[in-house]
Amino acid sequence: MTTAPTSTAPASAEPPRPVQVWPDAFAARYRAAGYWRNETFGAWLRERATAHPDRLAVVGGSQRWTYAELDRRASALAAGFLGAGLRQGDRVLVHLPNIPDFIAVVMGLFRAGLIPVYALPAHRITEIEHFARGSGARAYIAAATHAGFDYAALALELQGRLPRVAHVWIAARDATVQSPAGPFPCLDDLYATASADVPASVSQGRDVAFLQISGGSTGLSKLIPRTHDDYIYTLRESARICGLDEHAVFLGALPIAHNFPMSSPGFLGTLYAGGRVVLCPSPDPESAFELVERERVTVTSLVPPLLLQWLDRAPASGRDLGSLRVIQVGGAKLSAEIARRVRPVLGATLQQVFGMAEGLVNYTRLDDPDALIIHTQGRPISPDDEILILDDEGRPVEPGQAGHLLTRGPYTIRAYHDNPSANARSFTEDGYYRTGDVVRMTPEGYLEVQGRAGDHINRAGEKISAEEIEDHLLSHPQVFDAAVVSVPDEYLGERSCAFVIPKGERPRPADLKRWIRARGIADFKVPDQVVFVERFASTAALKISRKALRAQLRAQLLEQEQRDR
Ligand code: OOB
Repeated sequence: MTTAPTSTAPASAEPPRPVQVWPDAFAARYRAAGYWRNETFGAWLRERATAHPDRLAVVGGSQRWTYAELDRRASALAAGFLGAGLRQGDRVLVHLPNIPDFIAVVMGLFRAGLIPVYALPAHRITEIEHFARGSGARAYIAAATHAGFDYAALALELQGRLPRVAHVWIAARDATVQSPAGPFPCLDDLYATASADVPASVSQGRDVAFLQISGGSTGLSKLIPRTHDDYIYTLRESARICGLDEHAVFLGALPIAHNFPMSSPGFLGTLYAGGRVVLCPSPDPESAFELVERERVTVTSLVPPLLLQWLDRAPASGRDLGSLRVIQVGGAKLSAEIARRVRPVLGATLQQVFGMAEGLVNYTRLDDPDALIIHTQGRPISPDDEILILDDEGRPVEPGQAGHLLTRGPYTIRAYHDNPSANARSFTEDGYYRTGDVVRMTPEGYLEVQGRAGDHINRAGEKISAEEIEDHLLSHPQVFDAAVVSVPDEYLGERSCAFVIPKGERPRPADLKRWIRARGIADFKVPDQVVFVERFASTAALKISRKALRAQLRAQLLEQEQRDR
């Protein structure tokens, strides 16, 4: 096990390289079963580009790239990144919205053996610095501006704080990003790099391909190392389960840096299957409907609140949505009530997807009976996904009862990157990942998500750690103590409520929200609601755990809301 670098380490100490290792017996089994085939991203993109060079691969903004064009751009970027001084195995923060450059960049990084670290467009300096430190990143790639935010300014700030991030590239000259790129070089300059000598791939299947970020159930987000072998297995199987082939047209409506629209089967699974990816720069239904009509989109992935918007706005949109075959919904629990409306309103088959960036993904199958599609969150991808459902004492529950979900398998990680304490909490000694989800299994072997055991808020599919936000609140001079809890919300699924004990004069809720925002974190993490209390009730025990306290406060709030109704 590697140890975390400390502040006393010499500045020249190299941060640890990401690895992901399964015990030999498991790795041998996964290879023998044909799950892991030593395929790599760089190599399969070249294979597709050779097999069907002129087929459209990526559509977004004013760009329409064929497979040959995408492959060429990936090679040019690979050559450009290495030419600038990056070395194989270096980590590169990718902070891009849904624009074609996103796909060229990650394919270029894969081809060069560089390791993308995915950030969501909503992340701000505090989170980006955390990812950069944790991964030891040497480069940062962003849009100049997007949705009114200046990423070039963030890049400057990042370099000020972390000189190790020596390289910055900006995607600038696309119609969706309009601002001078500041002092940084543009991706467009790299696309012209000579690349005839760049090999299709320099990686092995067992190498870490990228670092994904965790939802951060306790404290700050953790980094998730995924290998070529394990991730490409999920792409191949997800594409098969979702019925994707070369005729598939996938709409990326959610931020494609998220694991769901990235790989379940997402944009990567679509390209793996030889289909076409259409990128929607903003998630609003009108932009999406226009693209569905124009590009004859067949499949997309949505979170429940976005599905609700689609259902409400589709009938009067005046758009022809008849090409849609499959609407995938995941990231947060979908109610049966809403699930039932998908086919009548959108004319497509609903597919529920219950997955996690750490690995395990469950799908309802397209030909499942309605009862399973509407009421369950699906069953695992792989026959070798091992599922345990345990009670609080760690014993298997009776069949059909709810319990804690633990899992291990051919694409579920065995460890986070460089994080011994999180690893000790999140994995059992025999390698099971504790998902933190409470589920029950139906007689058919399908999972129904009942809720979370941990203290995070699942706000429209975005995961927020209560602890992380409490720490930000506690930094305010007029906050004595704070507890952040999730509250059921008709539209978002869950929203966040901060209970605050003021110190001295009570701050205004708006000031607290502004304070949190100014800490440089994603907007979705700012508490939706602030409730001031004089003290936190204590139980008979002198010291009540944060977990129990949050549960108590949540119950109080729900009671109050019932009374007010
Ligand atoms: C996906 O990945 P993450 O890493 O952002 O979040 C994982 C967590 C799960 O542990 C669960 O708590 C929740 O999100 N979740 C669901 C769900 N899908 C995810 N809860 C209820 N119903 C569902 N359908 O969110 C993710 C990754 C790959 C595919 C799909 C979703």
